[in-house]
Amino acid sequence: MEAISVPKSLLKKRHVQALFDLINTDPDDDIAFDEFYAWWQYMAKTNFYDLEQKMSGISDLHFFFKKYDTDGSGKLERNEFMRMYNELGLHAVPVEQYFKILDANGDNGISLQEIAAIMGYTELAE
Ligand SMILES: [Ca+2]
Ligand SMILES: [Ca+2]
Repeated sequence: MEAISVPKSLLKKRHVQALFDLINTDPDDDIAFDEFYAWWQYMAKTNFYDLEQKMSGISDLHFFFKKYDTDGSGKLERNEFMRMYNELGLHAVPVEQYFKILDANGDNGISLQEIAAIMGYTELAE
């Protein structure tokens, strides 16, 4: 039986931070059991090598998310998303339409998990 080892690239500090924030759905808290459990369920459907493939994308997403979440709320509110939309030139889709697609739970803020789920980096909890 082949030993399971975590690929070294997943151990880079910025990658671990990105994963931590992806698992931690409440940015003001530590990772709670339910958050870890939900992520672990997701990992059961994928594996560490798929995660490694996605890691630089997750890390880049995390970087941009932190950059534009200027009030540190853990969500991109409309004004923050508008800035990202303009600076990254995402104009192929009208901003409001984009916002509504990304804001899966309709709480008027786009979470890291909501963007990550659209990009296939995680799944949203039921
Ligand atoms: Ca914010
Ligand atoms: Ca939301």
